[in-house]
Amino acid sequence: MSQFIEGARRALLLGTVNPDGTANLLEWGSPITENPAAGATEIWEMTNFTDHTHPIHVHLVQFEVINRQPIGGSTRPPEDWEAGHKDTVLVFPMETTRVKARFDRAGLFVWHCHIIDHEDNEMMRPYRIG
Ligand SMILES: [Cu+2]
Repeated sequence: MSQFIEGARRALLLGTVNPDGTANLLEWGSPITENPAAGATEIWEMTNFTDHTHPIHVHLVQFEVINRQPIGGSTRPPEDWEAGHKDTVLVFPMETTRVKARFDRAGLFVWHCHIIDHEDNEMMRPYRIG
């Protein structure tokens, strides 16, 4: 599952990555694109094409930070202070951040940037477990 973050004229948006690596910008009301099975473990790749760091929060799930990879660069391990289970991760500019989550609770939830001005301007997406 590949997500990404891209700047747009109107707002910073979340979305998905097209097969050719380009952006597929999505708004709050766009159809759900993240739909893990209940009980599934998935690695989510979040690529940030903006020049801001975004603290991305995935509701109702705990995850581990696996690694980070600058676009076109090599992976590096999580920061020392990122060990253990988390529900929010810093996604740095021009990098892919990978997290591993077990989606154990079926239902409709959201994932979003935790900067208020961003989440209030469509930098929030629904996702469904099960
Ligand atoms: Cu943000």
